Amino acid sequence: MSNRIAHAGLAAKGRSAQEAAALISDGMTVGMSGFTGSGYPKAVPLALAERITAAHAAGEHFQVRIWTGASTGPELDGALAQADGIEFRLPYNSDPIARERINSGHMQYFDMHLSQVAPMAWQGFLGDLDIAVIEVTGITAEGELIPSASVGNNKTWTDRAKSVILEVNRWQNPALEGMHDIYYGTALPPHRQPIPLLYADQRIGQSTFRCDPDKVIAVVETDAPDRNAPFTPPDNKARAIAGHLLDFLGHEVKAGRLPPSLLPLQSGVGNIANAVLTGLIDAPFENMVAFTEVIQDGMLDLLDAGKLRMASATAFSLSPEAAARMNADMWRYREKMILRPQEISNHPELVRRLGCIAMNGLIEADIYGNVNSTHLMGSRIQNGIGGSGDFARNAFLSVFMTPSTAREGKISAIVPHCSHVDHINQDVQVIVTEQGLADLRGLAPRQRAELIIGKCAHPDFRPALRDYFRRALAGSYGLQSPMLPGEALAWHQRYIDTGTMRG
Ligand code: 0RQ
Repeated sequence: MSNRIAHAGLAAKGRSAQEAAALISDGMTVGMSGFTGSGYPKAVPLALAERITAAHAAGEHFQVRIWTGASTGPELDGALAQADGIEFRLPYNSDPIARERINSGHMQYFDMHLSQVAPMAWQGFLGDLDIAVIEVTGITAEGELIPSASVGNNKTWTDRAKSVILEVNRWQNPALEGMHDIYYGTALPPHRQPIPLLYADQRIGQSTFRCDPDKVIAVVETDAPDRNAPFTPPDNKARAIAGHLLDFLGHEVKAGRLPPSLLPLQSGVGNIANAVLTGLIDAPFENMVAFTEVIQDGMLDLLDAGKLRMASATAFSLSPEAAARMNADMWRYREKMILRPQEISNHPELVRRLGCIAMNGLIEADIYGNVNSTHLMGSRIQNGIGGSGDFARNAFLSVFMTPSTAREGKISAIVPHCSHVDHINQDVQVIVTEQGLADLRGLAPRQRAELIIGKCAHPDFRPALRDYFRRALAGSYGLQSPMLPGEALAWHQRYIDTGTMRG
């Protein structure tokens, strides 16, 4: 056992990944660490997938229920889904193999608001948790756990699970110790107290997880990086979206509705969100802070440029290059970052009180400003709602952004009616595409329709959208949100039938 495990009793529980996986049986609910591809266990899930494959080959039933923080990595979701080993999973997933199993009806997927996972587990709504499998970077002499590259729901899983398996990952820099802020003050109603966090850069907890050593049934050592995906450099569309949004934020500062250092930034996942962060480097805002759930490459750049003072999140979501860059310079970055449990990083009351600027991606928006973040053509899950709902509903400013078309221009991201709604129009204040920005604040649905079609839709789709809107005004049952029910979703049917939404 390495010097990462300072507690003698836990050092004596060293096991191989195969021995640890043998402690998990068919039908168990397993709470795993991991959030947006960081800090997930890497050895035990792979060994479990091998066990499940062998059991299936022998004609035995073997599936588990998996709870995580958010998306993990190929060694966890990918391997277990490939082995047909997941009966049920929550919350956010972005693994392509797991996505396929969900969409083909082989896996149940409960897509939840990320802030609600830990509270619901405590409330008892999700059932019992048999085992937690948690990646940590070390164990102190007192048996406290030093967190890894994500915090997610680890505090809740170690507290709630009947037994705990630890993966101690030597790859992670020991200087991560001290970056985390684990708040233990949450309680169930009627005993719940206000969370004493007044500023995004404040610490309110401790740097380690508590864990009863008697609950730990195996400690497995690993030495492997997270398998993060690279970001593509911003293309013209991403740069145009970032440009419109940054102009708008500048305008809001001039109008006195935002301070010159803006308000705490929340940034969603994906290339467009990353491009906006990159664009902020040259924007005239100084001394910014982030209160968000993931720290991406763009945030590291902002920290390095001295534009961002501090970033609070629950996980990293870095390209392999940025992960290596941060790992090499962890002592410096540690002072400028705080990783918290996701029930705190995404807490609706904190998002509302701190006044976050929420910037998230979307799949489609309709002409009234409702947003679909999760389902392609109304039925195929892409990833999940993630933290977008936690932030969008409660933000000071709620922005959604997307290229105006998808699939080489065959699909319009602006549609008459969303095929699935995650964010109702009341939670959507600004929509941005490479075409322009629609500021929807204070506008009624019919006013929104004119603006969204004119500013955000691709010019190729504007005539058809205007034609639809005109006919809906003439033939709708009511005129608050005009609609021709039979035709609204025919847009999507057209793509399913012909491969394009064009008329
Ligand atoms: O399909 O992968 O087959 O090529 O959808 O689209 O353009 O790669 O999307 O990476 O910017 O993510 C909303 C998914 C956008 C993301 C979403 C097809 C498209 C492609 C993916 P292919 P892109 P991005 C904090 C905030 C919810 C969670 C969230 C997301 C695939 O932002 O998951 O916000 N958000 N969390 O071709 C049909 C359309 C389409 C379409 C795109 N209109 N119709 N297909 N596609 N638009 C972080 C966390 O919560 C963890």
